[in-house]
Formats: sequence, C-alpha cells, structure tokens
Amino acid sequence: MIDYSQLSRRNLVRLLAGAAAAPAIPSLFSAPPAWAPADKKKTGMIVRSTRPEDLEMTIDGFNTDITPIERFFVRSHHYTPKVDLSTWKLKISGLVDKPLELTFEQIQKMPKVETVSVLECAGNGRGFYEPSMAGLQWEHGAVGNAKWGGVKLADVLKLAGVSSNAVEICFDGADLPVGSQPDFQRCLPRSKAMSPETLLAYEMNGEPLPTSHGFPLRVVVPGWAGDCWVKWVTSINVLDKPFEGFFMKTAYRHPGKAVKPGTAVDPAQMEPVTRLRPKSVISYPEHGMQVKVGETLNIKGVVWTGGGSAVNVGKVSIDGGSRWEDVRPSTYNGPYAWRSVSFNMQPEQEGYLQILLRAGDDTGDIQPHVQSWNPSGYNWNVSQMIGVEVVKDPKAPAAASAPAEPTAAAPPAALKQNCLVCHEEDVMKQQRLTKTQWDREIDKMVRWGAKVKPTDRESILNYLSGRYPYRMK
Ligand SMILES: Nc1nc2c(c(=O)[nH]1)N[C@H]1C(S)=C(S)[C@@H](COP(=O)(O)O)O[C@H]1N2
Ligand SMILES: [Mo]
Repeated sequence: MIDYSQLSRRNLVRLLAGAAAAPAIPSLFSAPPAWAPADKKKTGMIVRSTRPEDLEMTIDGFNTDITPIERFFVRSHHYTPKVDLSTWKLKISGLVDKPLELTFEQIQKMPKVETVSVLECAGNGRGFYEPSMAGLQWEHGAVGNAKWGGVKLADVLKLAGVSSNAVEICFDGADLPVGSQPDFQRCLPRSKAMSPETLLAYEMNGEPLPTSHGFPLRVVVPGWAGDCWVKWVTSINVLDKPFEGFFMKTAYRHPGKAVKPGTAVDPAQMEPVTRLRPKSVISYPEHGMQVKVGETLNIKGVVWTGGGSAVNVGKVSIDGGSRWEDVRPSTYNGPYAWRSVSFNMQPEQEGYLQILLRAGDDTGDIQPHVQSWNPSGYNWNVSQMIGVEVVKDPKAPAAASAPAEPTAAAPPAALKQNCLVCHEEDVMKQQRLTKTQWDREIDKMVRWGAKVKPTDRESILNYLSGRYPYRMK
C-alpha cells in the first residue's frame, strides 16, 4: 500500500509514465466505452424538470445505507452532455508550474481511493420554506449517499504543481449553457481542494460514473453542498483571486444568519454555501400512515452532517417534541456518510403520534425546530415532524395521486416561443409565486438571453401569475 500523501511530484510523474512499479488497479474500463454508457433507468423519482434533468428521490429511498444509482437524485442546470472518451482530456491550467493534459487512462493509473459520502443539493428542502421563493421546489430527496471511487484531487494538482499564490481551484464541465444562460463553473478554496477527502471520481457504487452523474469524471467534495461537486469535468483552472462567474458570485450564496422572511439581502452581505449542517429524514413510517395499536412500530431514518465532524447524536420524539430519547446510529461508513437509525415503540392507545427525528454532530451543532429563512432557500435542515394515526384496524396508504391542477386556459403562444424552447412547463408548475416574484423570474430569464417582446412579456406574466399563484403551504 502506498501512502499517497507522501509521494513527491517526481514519483507521481514516474508512476504515470509507468516507470515505477505502480500498484495494480482493477479497472472497470478495461475496454473503455467510446461514448458515455447508457444510464440505468431511474425508478420512483419525482420529476422536478424533464430538461434539464432534475429528479428527486422519494422518502422510501432513505431506507438504504447506500443509495442505488437508480434512486439517486439528479440536479443539472444545463442539458446532459454526451462525452466521447477517446477525445476526452482533463486540462489543468492557470497558476501551476506545469500546465497538464491528462487522458482518462492516465487518471485511472493513479492510486485509487474510495469514500462513502452524502451528496446533497444546497436547495434540498427549498419547497418547505415559508414564504416560498422561486427555484426547484425540492422536499426531502435532493440528497443521496453513495460510494465514490477515483483519485485525490490533491494528487492531480500536485502533478501540475500549484503556485503558492493560488486561492481558488475552478472547475468547468462539458455541459453547455442553454441559450445565453451563464455557464456552470464552480470553484473550491485551495484548502478544501487540497484536503485528502476531496476527489475526482470516475466510479459511483463500484460502477463507471453514470452519464447523468458526470461521466467520465466529477468532483466529490465530502461534507460540502452539491453545487461544488462539478460533473463532466474537463478543465481545472488555478486562480489567485476569487472567480467572478455567475455561479460563484451570485448563485449559491447565503446571508449566513437568519433574515426576516421575504426580505431581499444585499449581495455583498452574502457568503458562499459550503458545509452541510446536521440533518435527518424519517424513512418509516411515512407521514399520514395508519399503524396498529399494541403492535411494535419500528421508526427508521438516516442522520448525516458535513464538515468532517461525525454525527454523534440522534434523538427521536413521539409526542411532538416534549420528550426525547437517544437513538444510536447503527452503520458507520466514515464521517461523511449518512447513518441509519432505528427506534422501536409500542403505541398503547388509539390516537395521533407526532414523530420527530433530530441529528446533531460533534461540533455541538444540532438541527433546529424553526426555519432560518434565506432568499434562495438554501440549507433547509429543520427537524422533520411526521404524523401517524394509531388505530385498531390500519388501512394501507392510498396510492399517492398528484393534486388536480385547476383547469385553465392553454399556455399562450408567447410562453411556447419564449420559455418552452429551453425547458418544460413542469419547472414552472411546482413554483407558487406572487406576481412580483414571477415578474422577477421573467427578468432573470431576459438577463439570461430570452428575447421577450414587451407584449409577450405581459401575456406570459398574466398566465404564470394566474395559473401558478402564490399560496400558503
Ligand atoms: N457540470 C455541472 N456540474 C454540476 C451541476 C451542473 O449543472 N453542471 N449541478 C450541480 C449541483 S447544483 C448539484 S446539487 C450536483 C448534483 O449531482 P447529481 O446530479 O449527481 O445528483 O451536481 C453539481 N454539479
Ligand atoms: Mo444543487
């Protein structure tokens, strides 16, 4: 076993050239596919947007320690690119001693590491904030826990030799923006980039990285929110000052403190979203179920946290939060993985149970019971509460059916010409906004290149605010 952190750059170069006796690395790509392989079909997902692809895992997905690829959520800002591995290269440039271009084979020859880590979108839970805001209305499932295999990002950076003035390491993927939308480019501060848990991964759950998750290579940033986990990576650029692109300067920023719900925050006061906070999800029973009086009820869920600290407390309450019991997480797949918790109780009488789960980590951070509202709806980690009925004769839950949409006029031609060329109506349908909020969304789209005539603008605004008006949750 080579202690990779001790390898010098010269040795690395020799390893790559095959001059040193490199350890045999089992390869899943012995005959690399020319093109990205066809992905496994996703099952049981909530479709938040068909194109670009945004899929959410349903609650039952939290019943497993490792999230299968078929159930793993997808969040893509642009359309999914198809990568040709025979021409694919990873370029490393900027403030480095030696700019490099690595082939996929060269990366595979480097020492391989594996880590189990939660990947959670910063916007997971946005749909619970009150008042609501624009954006994908994720509930619980924009998160999953997978085993990632690849190389340490630091090892690749050491090959190129990062200059001592380097501040940020920026990544770009093969995905191209739709229209004149800004390109999805994200950076890590030097310290997190060089940290040993941060990877460039080519495997997910022991399989080649699937297309929708970034084939052939993605950034894996254990403990940090999903926006840093750049997919389809083709270039790494080392900078001596903070990158100014839209997805760093404007998006994925948080006021860092609670603000009055509904208020705008001066962009200068916003800081980047980084570390995940302690969080938990109850996977069983599901909200609204009926359970049998006198029978053992096995309450299950998962707990996780970010920032290199271990989840060390799980607490469960069955009476709406008056009394709490400790639950010990069972599995341990490392500090960045989620852990399963299980708690048995026996409801003795008919009635209504309000079950809560609460996670904390060893920094003393613990899940709150009230929201900390922020303008983009990031970092939702309010302790989840579900309700179940205790009855003598439980009925199986009725199959979930989508709430009926009010019948309304067909979308105006202007919506088809200006909006539905880039995305579907599904992404609008889930958002319930005030007329002012819809107006701001149209402004954003215009800034992103939608050429909307003033007369069209009015009909689009009237349609959206009439059909998808603000409503209380
Ligand atoms: N190139 C690229 N990388 C990306 C994105 C993207 O749109 N383009 N989305 C990011 C966001 S916001 C999240 S939450 C994660 C989602 O990863 P997944 O689709 O594998 O679940 O990928 C990140 N990496
Ligand atoms: Mo995200």
